Amino acid sequence: MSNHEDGKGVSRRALLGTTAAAGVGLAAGAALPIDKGFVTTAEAQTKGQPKAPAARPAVHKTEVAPGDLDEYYVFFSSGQCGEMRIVGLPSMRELMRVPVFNRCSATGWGQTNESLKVLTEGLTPQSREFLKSRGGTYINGDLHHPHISFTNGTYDGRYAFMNDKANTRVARVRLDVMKCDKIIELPNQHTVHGLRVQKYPRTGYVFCNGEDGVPLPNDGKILDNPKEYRAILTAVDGDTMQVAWQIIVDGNLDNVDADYQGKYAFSTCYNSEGGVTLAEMTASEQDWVVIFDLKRIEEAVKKGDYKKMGGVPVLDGRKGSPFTRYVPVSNGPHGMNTAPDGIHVIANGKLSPTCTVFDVRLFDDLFADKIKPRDTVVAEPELGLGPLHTAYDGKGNAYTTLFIDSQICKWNIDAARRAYKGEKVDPILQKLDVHYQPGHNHTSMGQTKEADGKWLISLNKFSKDRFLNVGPLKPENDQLIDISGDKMVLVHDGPSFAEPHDATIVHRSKINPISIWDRADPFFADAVKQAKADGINLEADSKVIRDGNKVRVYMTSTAPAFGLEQFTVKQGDEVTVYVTNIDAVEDLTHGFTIVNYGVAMEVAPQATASVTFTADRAGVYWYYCQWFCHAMHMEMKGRMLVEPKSV
Ligand code: K7E
Ligand code: CUA
Repeated sequence: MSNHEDGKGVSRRALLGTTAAAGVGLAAGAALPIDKGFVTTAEAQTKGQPKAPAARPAVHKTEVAPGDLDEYYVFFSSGQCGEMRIVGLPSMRELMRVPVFNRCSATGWGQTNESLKVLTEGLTPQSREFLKSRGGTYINGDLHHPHISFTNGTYDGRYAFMNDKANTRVARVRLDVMKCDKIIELPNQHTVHGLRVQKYPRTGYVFCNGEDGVPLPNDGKILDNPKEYRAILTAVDGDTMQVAWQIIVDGNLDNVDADYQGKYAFSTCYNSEGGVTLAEMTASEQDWVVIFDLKRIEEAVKKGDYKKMGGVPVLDGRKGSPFTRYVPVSNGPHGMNTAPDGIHVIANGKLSPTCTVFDVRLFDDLFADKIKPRDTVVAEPELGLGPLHTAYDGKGNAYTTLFIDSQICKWNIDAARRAYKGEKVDPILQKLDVHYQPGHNHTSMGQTKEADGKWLISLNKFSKDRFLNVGPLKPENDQLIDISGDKMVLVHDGPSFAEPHDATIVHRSKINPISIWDRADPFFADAVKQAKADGINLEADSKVIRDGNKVRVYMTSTAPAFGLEQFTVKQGDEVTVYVTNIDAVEDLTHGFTIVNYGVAMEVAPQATASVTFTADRAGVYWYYCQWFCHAMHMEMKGRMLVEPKSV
């Protein structure tokens, strides 16, 4: 055992070997004795394969030595790829991709019945109709902002919420299994851009900024009359994934955040002009930040003081409404970021070189009309060109991305407040070049009360010359910056594919995923229900049930065999295949692919997955396990025999 020691006690590899070996007897023992020389991949890790050298001490702070684990999870968006990605920090290694709004060839997301339910059940009736002839659901998405659920001002590890700018949807990913379990399309609204969650007392609301204005209802009766276009903020109930309420605003909503008191949400707005062309949208010198009074809105909803549209309560929060206040800021503000001190909120200037700092403690007076909107502003430092987003270290400093200058500007909030009052003090502490054109940036735990001031990542839109040239389409560059000292130090370049706008850095202690599915999981409850109706025990039975021209094929999978080596259907049958992975070995995932039928799905340990298709091609079609599970993985296959309609 001594070669497993790495100076930190028993290595993970040794531990993994123990649990895996224990599971092997159960998984593969009967089908394939180990003494024949075949072992599962899990077993091979401890027996036949070379062992990794004992971890050597990391030579650099960012290095995570082989076999060691990262300290943080980073939940990355993927922009127009439509998935959520999980990256380890500080190694910046990509750990997983979680399909959400996209299609995934590996997992069958968008093809399995379980994923199609998630992708279709939350569509509006209008979209359901529209998508009927388009496969039943959207096949693209533009995922900008993943945010983790909160309890009492910090992450609680339950969910990640995220938006789809392209098709006005909001999704939820369960962090225990890292699968998307709910997607809803927001009615009335047109695009959802900014998304953030309620931090206190808990999530609670998921705030979704409607960016574009359209007529209400958008049914073609009003077309080229922009005065009748409305933008909307939606509050989704994060527990039920239903729209709690919507509120109409003036201007296009960009980014949003919430306070640590549970009283307010606030959004940056551009296009206060209500224009529809670039020139019109940027004509005036000023736009605004709109602040939402959650209590007043909730009371109005409770009293029935709203209009019902698209099945949800819609309030009017345009100028003069009791629900909102509009604070003028320079033209085209973008990021909206609440500081971990629970006091400061920053709107990033974008078209203006400044950031506008609000003190949330003044919002009560603003809504009581005791002060003017601009009286809530306590600082407005000039930082550089193109401020887009700001992150925090929990020590009173802010880090703002300067898109045009390609820099991160570190500055002190208190110094900025003093300078705003006229004191001769420069709040800027350092400017660091990044490569190139940063959008969002993020600090470790920096969007919670527990900001720890260790790491900053800058999500740069352009990488240009930083990586090997891969052609005209270049990766982006997510750079890791050490902020634990007085100076920011750039320590790592990380290429990423289109287009991680945003990321949330979460300490690993907050996230506790399981490794083997619970057979009672609601994710495949429909399959369990159908099996029960058919008198099938999913964990034991492999059987074909014919029900008119509907055929349900049930099979288990355990390395390296499916429960059925063949099944026969008739051409034209509607076939549903349910595969249950009865292996209970960590990491022992199977797959199910039918050749030339366009069918493929992942079946993780103790999960059931199902897929429905019409057997409209006669002939012999091999199905195989497409997830490498065993030394005889290649042999894990069977045949679907499709009898022709007429011979
Ligand atoms: Cu600034 Cu969509 Cu968050 Cu991109 S948004 S940068
Ligand atoms: Cu089962 Cu490969």
